[in-house]
Amino acid sequence: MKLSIKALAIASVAIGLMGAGAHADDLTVGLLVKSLGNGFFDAAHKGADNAAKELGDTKVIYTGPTKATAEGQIEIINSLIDQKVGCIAISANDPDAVAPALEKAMSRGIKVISWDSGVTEKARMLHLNPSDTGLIGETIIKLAADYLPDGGEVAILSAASTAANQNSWIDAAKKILPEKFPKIKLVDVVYGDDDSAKSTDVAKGLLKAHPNLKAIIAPTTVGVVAAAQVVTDAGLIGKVNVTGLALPSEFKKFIDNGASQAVALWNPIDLGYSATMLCHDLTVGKQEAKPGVELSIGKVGKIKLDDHNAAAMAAPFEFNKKNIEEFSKIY
Ligand code: RAM
Repeated sequence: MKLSIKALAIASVAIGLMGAGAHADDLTVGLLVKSLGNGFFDAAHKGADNAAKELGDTKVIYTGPTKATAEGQIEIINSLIDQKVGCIAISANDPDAVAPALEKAMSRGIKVISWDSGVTEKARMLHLNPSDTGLIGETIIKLAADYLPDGGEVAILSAASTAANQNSWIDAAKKILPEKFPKIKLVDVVYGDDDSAKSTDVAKGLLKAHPNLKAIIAPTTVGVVAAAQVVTDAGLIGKVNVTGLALPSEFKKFIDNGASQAVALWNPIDLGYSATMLCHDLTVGKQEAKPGVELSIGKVGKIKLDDHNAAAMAAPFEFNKKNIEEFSKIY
């Protein structure tokens, strides 16, 4: 078979691109989570493995520190750089502290995206939000307000004080409160660091400091379980409603026992799947992250990047007595 000069030139350009991009036969995605042992991230891991299976050429390294700290994540980023992964997909404990390590990764040709909890814009190529930030902020307040027709005091139990995702939701919630929920009074915001023991302590502290508290809003799957257990153990079911963002599989018992009326979340399996798909496509050069572009994410669909190369997935979904049983079997 004789190849024309033109065909040979095209073939060599293609080989060249492949070399400069990634080893499409052994592409590794480092899925770096806030901390290990968190059911939310275990579900995202499942989604990442599903994506890898579908792609065929991709390997997932699921990793994270034992405690949700930036220091732990920085160490892991450096180790992923040494391992020469193709892409790092991070849910960060601190948007700024991890940035230099991520920038170093990018300078070595590693693609970097953030998902769930973002990092400063220059330290990643795109950010994948689970849902619209304003909508999440409004949802977490509405979940409490729906069961407080006369209004009253509520407090927020968050994750790490440096977590960009929770902080943006809390900011959005504070913004919407006076206008849409004038009878709801936010009296405190405390941080449990996505650690069960610490979240339990701060939940107890809230009950002590605010005897008229009507609801604890925990926009973290770890904090919400701890708060509901504290309210249950304190015999305050019916007096203090616990709500926020919860994994149905972990939280069903607190809807069943009445410590909570309703919670919300999005599909964490889809989130991990989407982060992995995007990482893969950036690494092999199949898709590019640029403001305004629409990116496809396999069977999950499409997202559109905004001016900051960020995009949001689906609206939060509410779980209550009627549907939590069904969803508790999925995530
Ligand atoms: C915890 C983590 C995670 C957040 C969920 C809702 O598992 O803080 O980042 O998205 O809660």
